Amino acid sequence: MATVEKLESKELGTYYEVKNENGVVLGLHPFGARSISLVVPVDDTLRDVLVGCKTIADYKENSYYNAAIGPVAGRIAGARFELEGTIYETEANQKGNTLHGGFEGFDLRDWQAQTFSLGNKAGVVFTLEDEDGNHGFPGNVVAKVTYTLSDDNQYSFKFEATTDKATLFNPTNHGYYNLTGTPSEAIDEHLLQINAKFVAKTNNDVTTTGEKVAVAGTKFDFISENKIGETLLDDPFLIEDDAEEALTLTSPDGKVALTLITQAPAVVIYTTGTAEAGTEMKNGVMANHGAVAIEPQGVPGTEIYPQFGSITLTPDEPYSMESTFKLVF
Ligand code: G6D
Repeated sequence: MATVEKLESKELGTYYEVKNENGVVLGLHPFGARSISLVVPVDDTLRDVLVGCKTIADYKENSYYNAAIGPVAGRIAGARFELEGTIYETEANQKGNTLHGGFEGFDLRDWQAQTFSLGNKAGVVFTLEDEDGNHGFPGNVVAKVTYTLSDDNQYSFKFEATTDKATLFNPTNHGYYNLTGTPSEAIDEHLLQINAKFVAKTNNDVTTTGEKVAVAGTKFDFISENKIGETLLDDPFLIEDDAEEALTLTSPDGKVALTLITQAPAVVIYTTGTAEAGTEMKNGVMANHGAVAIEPQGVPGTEIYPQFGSITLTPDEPYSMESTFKLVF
């Protein structure tokens, strides 16, 4: 029977742990509505496959780690967008663009927490009210992210939202993974398989161009399972419409695998590099290429490029997007 409990510690303050009947433990925190640990039993050890910080103070300095990202994940080019004839100016927090919601995105906000336990599942519902005009985004938005762990070893996050005025909404969970259990080991020997024949083309500042590029024969080609190797990624993979599973990440020893099923049309894959190397994380010092972020979401730039769909949230159509990782160990 999956259970959830509220805990306190000096390093983390108030946090939550969800445990299932197979020994999996999912740690969750209201600061940034983030997952802080995902521990699976492997042989006679416990392996935390989420790369994160030791303390809340560290998370404030490295706020994207495993956090809810929003209201718009990725970049809004030029820190402005047009919606229903009105131009909105958001915050240019990276190279003249708005990255991950601006200077105080969802990752830096304190969310309200409500635990739940239902049959073979348990978890926490985090809720945030984002006022009209906050950081340039229109609409009084009520956002929710529900984290769930089940007794059949499924870890999921579901984003929901309502607004009283048309706005943009394209959240994600910015989970950083290393299936060896420590970011001190590079992810190069991890195996990755992605059901995406195309990636969205990006500019040097990682904004999208509106075009898509076939992955065949390129560094993005993970249609067949492949080692990540030294490949550096920061790209939106366009998941095939008919794919039941978006991707599978497998540890070098083959003892742990995550398979992602998502309602999102894309998954941004970001591999850490020299910028993160040397950071003291909860389970080791980050190596160069020490983690891979898997971010299910709408394609960044969709507000400009309707060929990628829509990230407009309106009063008459609430938002709902669920992603589930099947844990195999
Ligand atoms: C870099 O471009 C990447 C982002 O996609 C990522 O989310 C961030 O680092 C952590 O800015």
